[in-house]
Amino acid sequence: MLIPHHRSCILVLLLQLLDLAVAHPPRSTTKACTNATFESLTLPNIDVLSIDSVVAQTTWPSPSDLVNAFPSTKSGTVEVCQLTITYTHVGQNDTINTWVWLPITSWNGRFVGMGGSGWVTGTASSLAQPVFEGYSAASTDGGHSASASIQSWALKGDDLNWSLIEDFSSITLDEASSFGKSATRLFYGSLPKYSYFNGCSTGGRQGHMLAQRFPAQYDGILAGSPAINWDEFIPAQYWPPLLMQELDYYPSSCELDAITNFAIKACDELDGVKDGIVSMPGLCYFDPFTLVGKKVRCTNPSDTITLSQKSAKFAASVWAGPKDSDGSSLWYGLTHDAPLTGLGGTNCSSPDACEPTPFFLSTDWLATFLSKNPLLDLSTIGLQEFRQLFHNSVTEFQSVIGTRDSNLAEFKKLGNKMITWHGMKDPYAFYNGTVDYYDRVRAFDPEVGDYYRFFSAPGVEHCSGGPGWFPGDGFKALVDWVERGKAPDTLFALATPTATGSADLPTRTARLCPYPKVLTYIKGNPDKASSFTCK
Ligand SMILES: *[C@@H]1O[C@H](CO)[C@@H](O)[C@H](O)[C@H]1NC(C)=O
Ligand SMILES: *[C@@H]1O[C@H](CO)[C@@H](O)[C@H](O)[C@H]1NC(C)=O
Ligand SMILES: *[C@@H]1O[C@H](CO)[C@@H](O)[C@H](O)[C@H]1NC(C)=O
Ligand SMILES: *[C@@H]1O[C@H](CO)[C@@H](O)[C@H](O)[C@H]1NC(C)=O
Ligand SMILES: *[C@@H]1O[C@H](CO)[C@@H](O)[C@H](O)[C@H]1NC(C)=O
Ligand SMILES: [Ca+2]
Repeated sequence: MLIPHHRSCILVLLLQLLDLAVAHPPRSTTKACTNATFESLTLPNIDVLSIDSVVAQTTWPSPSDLVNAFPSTKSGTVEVCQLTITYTHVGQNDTINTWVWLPITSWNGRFVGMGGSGWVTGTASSLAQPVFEGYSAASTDGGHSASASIQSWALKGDDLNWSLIEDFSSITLDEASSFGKSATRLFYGSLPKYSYFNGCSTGGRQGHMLAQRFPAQYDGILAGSPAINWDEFIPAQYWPPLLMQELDYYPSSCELDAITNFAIKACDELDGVKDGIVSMPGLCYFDPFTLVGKKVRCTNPSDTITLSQKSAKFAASVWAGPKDSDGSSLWYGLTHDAPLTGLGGTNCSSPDACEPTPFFLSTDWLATFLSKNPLLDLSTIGLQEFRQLFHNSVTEFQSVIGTRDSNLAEFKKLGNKMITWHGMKDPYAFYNGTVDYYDRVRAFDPEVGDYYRFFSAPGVEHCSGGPGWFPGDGFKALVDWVERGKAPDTLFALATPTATGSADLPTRTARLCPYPKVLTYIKGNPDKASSFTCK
């Protein structure tokens, strides 16, 4: 999902000092960056429409390009061979643009595929950081432009354009990987010694899709805050605005933030440290009905609000997650410390005149994908229709984009490795969805830790942000695992110190624990990693 990057996280990335030179890079004889060098590029069942290569001076990317958090150690300008491969799947009339960037000097012998966010399959600009670090790199538009409206590609009249949906969900990820590696070989004279995938959110889903369906493509996959279980969690994102409508309750963000802050206050110390972070969400049973009658002072719009039965009902239901008509759970709720304003956002002209501003992925999904009507007025959808759409989502889309296959046997057999992490304060992609998936993989294969590890990041929001520990070293840990056989027992992470404000440098350290272990405070300075252990 497209969430603005947190300043401190960029600092975190800058602080990471990497030592990623392959000891003996493949002997390379770099070819000319011309169309002719790449003219043999093709894949089964596709028609290459054009191949365009240009030499470009690439400057260090702007922070807005850092969604995928590729660790950066360098800045300045590098000379890059930039390739755009435009192709179509025979008989489908789709048009896919795939970008491969090849550093002209100092290739480190490695290749990386870069993931996207939200509806964006990938971007060319995300390749700037990897080429700075010496990687050859690829990404793809997946058959639709990043700025295209959903209905312009997902629908064809009243029907879904399944070719383009499959392109986005899975197919083009495999192809971009193959093209990237082949172009690398044509340019440097040898295939990459190691191939990696790096993505967060939709990129995290893509990493899991590759491990599940194209397990041979990557030696290592870093898949942060993964948007897996898509067919379930995306409709579940509409639960908060639906509740507002059912309760006729449209709170301001100030009111919602107040509820979240009360919950954090109540549960903060259950993990042994008062630091504004709820590290053990399983211990938090905060009852929002204890808040009824409490007054909250708000500005913009300015008012004193009294928390009501409806406030409590709303919070309790968002934390519990959507329910089916028999009361059974459809999906997880948000953790208590996740901002309620992400999925439960409103726009207020005065304190009692607020409109819901539902999250774009959920409204696109319900209207365009499930109802095939982008103009559908979602305020006409009630509980019963919502439940029906939820079920339709699972039946129609689970096999296409669910990305929830727990059988990673082939990935394991090939010796490949995957690291995922998820912020426990995530306001968009329910943290417990990743717990759910990892539990299912563990049930399928108790040896999962040999090739796939999941690290919980307390207090971190979606891919970045929040007061918690951000694992900026994830990619380095993955490389160490793949190339040196050094499995990550913990994941080094940084947060802002407890005693100071969020504007400070993130110098608070922790070693995040592989699930099901939990980061547990022992004693001493809570800003120091040594004061915690994994239990
Ligand atoms: C390379 O191919 C592209 C796409 O066909 C074309 O636009 C471009 O002019 C070609 N470059 C050269 C130097 O011929
Ligand atoms: C194929 O795609 C092109 C370009 O997007 C479009 O102009 C044309 O109408 C399409 N043809 C069919 C049969 O859909
Ligand atoms: C899907 O979209 C492509 C690109 O716009 C179009 O050419 C093609 O005809 C569509 N396919 C179907 C089956 O609607
Ligand atoms: C969410 O996952 C955590 C494990 O990290 C667990 O303690 C908690 O009970 C789960 N919550 C739900 C609602 O499943
Ligand atoms: C909030 O509502 C106002 C007035 O209706 C509108 O002009 C504005 O665009 C809305 N802002 C958002 C973020 O929806
Ligand atoms: Ca705490």
